[in-house]
Order: sequence, then C-alpha cells, then structure tokens
Amino acid sequence: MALAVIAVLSFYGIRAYMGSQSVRELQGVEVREYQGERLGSIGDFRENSIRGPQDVDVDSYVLRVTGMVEEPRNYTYGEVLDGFQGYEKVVTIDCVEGWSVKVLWEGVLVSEVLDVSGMFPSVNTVIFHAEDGYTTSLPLEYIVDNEILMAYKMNGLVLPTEKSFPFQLVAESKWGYKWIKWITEIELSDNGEYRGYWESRGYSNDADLNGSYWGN
Ligand SMILES: Nc1nc2c(c(=O)[nH]1)N[C@H]1C(S)=C(S)[C@@H](COP(=O)(O)O)O[C@H]1N2
Ligand SMILES: [Mo]
Repeated sequence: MALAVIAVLSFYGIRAYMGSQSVRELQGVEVREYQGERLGSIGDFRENSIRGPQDVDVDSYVLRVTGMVEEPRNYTYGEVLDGFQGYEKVVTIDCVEGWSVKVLWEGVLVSEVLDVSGMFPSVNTVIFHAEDGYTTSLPLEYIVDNEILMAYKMNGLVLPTEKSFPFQLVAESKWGYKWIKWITEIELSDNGEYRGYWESRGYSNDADLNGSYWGN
C-alpha cells in the first residue's frame, strides 16, 4: 500500500516537477525474471533482418497513420510515449529459423493509436511499414481482439537502436516475421489479400504459430 502511494506520488511529482522538460531515460539493467518467470535476454536474438540493423534517429522520427482513416496522423516518438497508456506483457517470439525468446514487453496498444484516427468501416487489414522497407500485415480483428502492443521497451530497457528502435510489433501467437521492427507507418486497408515482404515470398499470410509457416 505504502509502496503504491509512493509510486503514484513520485510519478505525478516528477511529471509536475519536470514540467515541459522531456524525461531522459538512463540505461538500466535488463530484467531477467518477471513474476517468477525466467525471461530470455536481448542477447539471445539472432540478427536476420532483410537489410541488417537500422539506425533510426529519434529527433527526426515520425510514426505515420495512413490509409483508410478519417484523420491521418503523424506522431513524434515522444508523442507516442506521452500520448498513450503503456502496457506490459510477457510474450515469446518464435522465428521460423528455430529459435525463440521469452521477453517482458512494454508498449502502447495499436488499437488505441488507430482509434484516434477513426477508421473507415470497410477497414479489415492493418499494414505495417518499416525503416528498412520491410512490410507485413495483420487482420484488424486480430489486432483488436488480442490487444496487440507496439513495444518501446523489452525487459525494462528501451529497444536498442540497431535491434528495433523505436517500435516493434508484439505479434503474439504469430511467427517472428509478423513482429515488424523499426515501424514507421501504420496503414489501414480493406485489402485482405495484401502480402508483406516474406508473405509475398512464400510464407504463410496467416502465420499462426500452431500452423505451418509455409504457403497459403
Ligand atoms: N523491419 C524489419 N522487421 C522485421 C524483420 C526485418 O527484416 N525487418 N525480420 C522479421 C523476422 S523474420 C523476425 S524472426 C523478427 C526477429 O526479431 P528480433 O530481431 O527482435 O529477434 O523480426 C521480424 N521483423
Ligand atoms: Mo524470422
């Protein structure tokens, strides 16, 4: 109880005190256990991105919400973090290459970002674009029903620049190629047939972890 009060007080206290100053996070220590669960490490990932690590500049970064929306929006990195509620979830990422890592993710709900822009009723597909030209898509229903996060932290640390900064999709129960990194744009579409980078090269568009990742 006392702890909670202190946490709330210090949260508001610091916010009020800092005023318009932006808060700079200093590098901390990676969280390796959460509610009794052993987590994997940032170091457990293998780098297999289509164009290698990307270096996104936080000052010029813009997240765009485009396509079939009433109000297309542009957000700076700070606007995403300050403008939306943060959520935590422990989710394992599985790559088709045969490795997996369990991570504590912290991020914003994609559906809450979309709600601001107001989607056309015919939207059924969410297409994500990234800094390296990578793309992937997921059904709108999947994003909403599963409370899918766009993460800005893993194991308590800001996503490392070359790994996935500023945002990585936490596409739980889907193969790793749906977990797009370095997200720059979220496009709303009514094209249920859309296929992203790996999906248009033979990988399953459904990408369900329980199913095959090849074909359909
Ligand atoms: N922008 C971008 N995102 C990407 C990829 C990529 O090449 N570019 N590769 C995907 C694949 S195949 C996997 S398995 C995961 C790996 O995520 P990680 O680097 O966090 O382990 O990223 C996915 N997201
Ligand atoms: Mo992958």
